[in-house]
Amino acid sequence: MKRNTWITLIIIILTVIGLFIFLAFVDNKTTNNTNDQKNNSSLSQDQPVTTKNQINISNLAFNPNSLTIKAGDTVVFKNSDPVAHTVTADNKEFDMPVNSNGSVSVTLDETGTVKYRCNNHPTMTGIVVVQ
Ligand SMILES: [Cu+2]
Repeated sequence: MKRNTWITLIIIILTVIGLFIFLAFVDNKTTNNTNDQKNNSSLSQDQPVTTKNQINISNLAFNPNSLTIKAGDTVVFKNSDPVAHTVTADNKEFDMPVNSNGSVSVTLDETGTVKYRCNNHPTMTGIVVVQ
């Protein structure tokens, strides 16, 4: 073979090897991105769970008025009203004042229905069902 033919052949071989390395690199990068997306989506799935057990207090009412949780879950009461309220269990299990724009939380470990009210406003009542 002529010298030019050898050089051309070597260039082709090097190009093919380079292409394989490039493709392997791109493929690896794509796989990593997919893993990142999986991790992100599992994170975003976890996040709503932590804010799920929230009861908003607004317009002199607990919203939702009835909430079902699992034993051991924490319920957060957020007061969006311009006045102070209390979150007081009928069975005296908890009695928490909650200021305007403040929040309080309680962890309920025992299954059953917990009735609660606001001491300042007799019409404000709600229940938490612990399963
Ligand atoms: Cu109140």
